Amino acid sequence: MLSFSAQPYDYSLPADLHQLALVIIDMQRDFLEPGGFGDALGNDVSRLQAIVPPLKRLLTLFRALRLPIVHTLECHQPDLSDCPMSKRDRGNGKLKIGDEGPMGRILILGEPGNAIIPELAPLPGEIVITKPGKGAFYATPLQLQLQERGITHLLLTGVTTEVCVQTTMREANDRGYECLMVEDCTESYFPDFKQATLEMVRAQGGIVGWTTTSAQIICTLE
Ligand code: TIU
Repeated sequence: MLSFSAQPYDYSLPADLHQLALVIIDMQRDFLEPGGFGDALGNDVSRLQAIVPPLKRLLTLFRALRLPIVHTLECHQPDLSDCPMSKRDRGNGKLKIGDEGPMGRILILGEPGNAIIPELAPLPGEIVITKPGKGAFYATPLQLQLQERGITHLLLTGVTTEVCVQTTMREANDRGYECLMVEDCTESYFPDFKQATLEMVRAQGGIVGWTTTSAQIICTLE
């Protein structure tokens, strides 16, 4: 059985590598570019760019090996019917979910600003999950799609570490998936929160799962 070095201990790969999926959370213009949702919440969005090159390398490898890839988008329907008022009203920014911004309506499905960044745009055949919440399992067909393909192991990447990535990882862990967060392929607006998330994931013998670097994964799978 293949494994690679991870924290808190080695991560074992499934016997059939097709049971391993790369999950890329919310790498959307809304979170990475000025004028989107992340910016409207008052964040410095520029620091999320650092993960694009390593994440692109991991995505390219998964494509070359024909292994499953899942992309998620945080978004809402244009009529906001799937957006709780509690979510829309939260925060002090001038622009709220559904308001018109420089890249179209904030966090609305189909708007230019809601798209995945071009470097990581999904290809036909890859799973794309649109989600109204922070976790990718809530109110989505993700679990069904994973079950249909026999996927049991997940590599978690994307933004932001302590919000949508961690929420999704916890949801997946409770559903029995073997989850690993890729340290250099996830980022937060708050460096301390990223570090704390990595530590809380792998504490207590891997209470939520494992963490490792993309280099470990790439040199094992290549
Ligand atoms: N605000 C923040 O850090 N994140 C989100 O609102 N969504 C995701 O993490 N995708």
